[in-house]
Amino acid sequence: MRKLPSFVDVQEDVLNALEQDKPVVALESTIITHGMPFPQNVEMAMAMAMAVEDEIRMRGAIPATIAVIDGRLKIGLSAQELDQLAKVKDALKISRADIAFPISQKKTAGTTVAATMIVARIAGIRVFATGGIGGVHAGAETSFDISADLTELGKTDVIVVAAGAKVILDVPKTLEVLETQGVSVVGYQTDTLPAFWTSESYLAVPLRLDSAAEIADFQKVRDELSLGAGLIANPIPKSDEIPAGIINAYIATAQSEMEAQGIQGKAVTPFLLQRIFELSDGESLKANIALVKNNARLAADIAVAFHN
Ligand code: PSU
Ligand code: MN
Repeated sequence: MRKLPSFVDVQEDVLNALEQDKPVVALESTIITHGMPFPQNVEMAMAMAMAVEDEIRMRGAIPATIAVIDGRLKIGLSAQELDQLAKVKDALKISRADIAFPISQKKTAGTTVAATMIVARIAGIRVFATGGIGGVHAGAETSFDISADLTELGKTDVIVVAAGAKVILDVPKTLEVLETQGVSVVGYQTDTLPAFWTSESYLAVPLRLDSAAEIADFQKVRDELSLGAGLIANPIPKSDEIPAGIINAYIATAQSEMEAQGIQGKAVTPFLLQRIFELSDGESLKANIALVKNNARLAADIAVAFHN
């Protein structure tokens, strides 16, 4: 294992797994600090994080949730640290541009997909599970709001398993930017791009693979060609999905409120998720938790296959 900076703490199980070259799956923490409304987030985030970590362990891999707590960059959190993170009201949300800030300023932050990928890569973790990636926001042609997750996917060597891009985004434009960035977008057992809370969409997925072993083989070829990693789009299980007709109405309402209130920048994604949570009476969060668990299972299978 490579030498890590002095401000990094690697949890013991994670350190052992990395030293023995055993499968590890990284997890992000913005979903804990900014993905759920306070104060429901404390209990929900804890329950979700524990359930997600269990799914990964049951599949033979070690989970490593990544976050910054009081200036320490954590790779793997204890139950106590997870609880602490969920309870911090003013945690920062960090991406590539600002990951160094909470470390140098001794603050606490949730890592986005982009920041989590950066940390996973320095630790040698190849697979990462999340809910949905950030992308091109609706109206980006005037706001220029395009998540740094997309450029990170284009250059950082970590396989990201997600339920497609959140439909609060402009998904066709998101797919275009992913292609421009050279990100392979692979549908897992699906021909259409999963739409986060809904398992299918009207958009064709660029590539399709049907097993964790095939995904590992595909990645090994990309490695030989030094092409970086990519996005594995894993549909939410049918039994947990919210039909497009229902969720789309909530999204439209949340988006028009966002415009009316002039919400911009980093606040956009948390605002939309919070409003959709309220409008759906909590159903969006239930589906969100189900899809994160589903992604954790596939990510663990890929991590295990990768080591075979
Ligand atoms: N998916 C969720 N909830 C979230 C996010 C994704 O279900 O809170 C977070 C991820 O951390 C992602 C971030 O990286 O939103 C994107 O934020 P932005 O659009 O500001 O780049
Ligand atoms: Mn943004």
